[in-house]
Amino acid sequence: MKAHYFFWLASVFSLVMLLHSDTVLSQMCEGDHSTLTDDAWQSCVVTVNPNPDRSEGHWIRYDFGSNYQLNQSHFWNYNVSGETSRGVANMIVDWSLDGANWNYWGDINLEEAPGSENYFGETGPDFEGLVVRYLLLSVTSNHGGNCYGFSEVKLDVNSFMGCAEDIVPNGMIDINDVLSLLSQYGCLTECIADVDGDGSVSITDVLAILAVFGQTC
Ligand SMILES: [Ca+2]
Ligand SMILES: [Ca+2]
Repeated sequence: MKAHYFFWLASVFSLVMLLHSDTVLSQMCEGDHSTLTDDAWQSCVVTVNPNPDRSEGHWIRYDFGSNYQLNQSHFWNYNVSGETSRGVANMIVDWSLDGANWNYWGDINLEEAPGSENYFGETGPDFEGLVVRYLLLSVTSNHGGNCYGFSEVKLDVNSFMGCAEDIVPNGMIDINDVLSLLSQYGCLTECIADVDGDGSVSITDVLAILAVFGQTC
């Protein structure tokens, strides 16, 4: 079942999420956005990027706590009156399942906010079901200010439970799952590729994954 999740950018390193039934809520920005500094994220000091492929800079990393399928996004740029030039012009989107291995998704460009209460943000990209646990937004340019930031992002997501055979989570049993299993063949403890749950990775796991190859889960 599709649910709507609202994420409020609270700091560079962490994401404040309040659990309420199956929905993650925080600021719950439904439309127009405030001009308060406290309702926005900004970075004025460059720090080491979690993705070694990126240089030091201004970035924010989200840890959703488990895997989710990301869909349509909506962004509100930095909307503090007189400081809207700090708003993001371009940022790189990287995603990860483990927080260590990052994949480039694409770039996002945002318009400068008006710095007024009557600001409804702009439609961001549709991630089309991309399965992630971590999302990393690295700012490459702003609209001219000496700090970098934006106010808020809203993401429509689906809970993603997956299945044991979906070792490289994407909702499908494909060649990447088979290759991951083969790379762990012979594993005896804490084996991610132990799809039949007998404690090790052996021929029975290979047969189990081939039996559902090409299927979704
Ligand atoms: Ca898979
Ligand atoms: Ca096994």
